[in-house]
Amino acid sequence: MLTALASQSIWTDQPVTAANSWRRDFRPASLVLRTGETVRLRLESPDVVHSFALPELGIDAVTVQPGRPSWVTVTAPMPGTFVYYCTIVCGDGHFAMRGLLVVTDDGLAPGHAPPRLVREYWREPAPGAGAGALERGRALFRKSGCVACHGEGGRGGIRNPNSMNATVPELETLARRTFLFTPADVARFRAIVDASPAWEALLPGSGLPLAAAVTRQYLATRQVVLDGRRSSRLDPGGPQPALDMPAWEVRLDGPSVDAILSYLLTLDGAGARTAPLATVPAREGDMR
Ligand code: HEC
Ligand SMILES: [Cu+2]
Repeated sequence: MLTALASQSIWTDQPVTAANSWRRDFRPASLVLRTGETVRLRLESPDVVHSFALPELGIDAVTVQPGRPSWVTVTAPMPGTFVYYCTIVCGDGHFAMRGLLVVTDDGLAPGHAPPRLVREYWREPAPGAGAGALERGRALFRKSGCVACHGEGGRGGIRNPNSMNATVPELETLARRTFLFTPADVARFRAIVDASPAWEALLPGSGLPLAAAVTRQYLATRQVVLDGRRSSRLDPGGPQPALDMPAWEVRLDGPSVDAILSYLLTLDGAGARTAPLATVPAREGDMR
């Protein structure tokens, strides 16, 4: 049995009682199956509507109504680690609401610990009133949940089965992709954007290289954040990728989006870093 809990943003395999709801000490479910094994999973919700999807094993979204159990049949085809998702925005922590199904030849838990999925970004403090754009942007990137899909520091690598690159795009090279190639260019651009809502008019006279291209690219990126974007399928016959870019227009105002983008633009040092991405160590808490 798996119980979906919006308040904790987890799927748990523990019984939910008044006492442990109060203590908020649920253990995220760790499902371990033997290769070839088939189980029927009972899905429950004591709070709001959730939805269970396990795209890598061909299980499309199954709605889980509060107080009314749903069932899914899961067959473990091969050893590996498979991610299941909630696909209905169910609370502040929704974007972290994923769990792991581990399949091993003997059906025993693997010797190594599976990666931890839940990172309680939504409980992090909101940026203080006096915070600058950069600090606000960093805090909002985490607190809003961008970090749950785009990874710590925008480093990406979060699995999104059957999407174009199989992972959610990284955002740490956003500066280069915005035609800002040096830290000085980033700093100049940020100073203008942070200083005035009329920055679009100010940029051409600022001496920033490629100002028109930078403006176009920045506005396009900003629009993706506000409007969201559905992930395209790599294999048209395969499952819809579980993670789409949500539309943030209803949750974040324009200045907040600018603050987040400001922060993201500072991440890659605009080409200053030469180490290939693969050498960046995986952090605990990132889901690969
Ligand atoms: C539920 C997962 C999820 C969350 C949460 C999320 N994103 Fe995304 N984001 C995606 C996916 C998936 C894409 C790629 C969509 C596509 O295929 O076009 C994307 C694309 C983007 C892009 C365009 C990247 C590019 O290379 O063109 C930007 C910028 C972006 N996200 C910023 C953000 C910001 C800022 C936040 C937080 C306010 C955020 N995202 C939260 C999943 C997410
Ligand atoms: Cu959810």
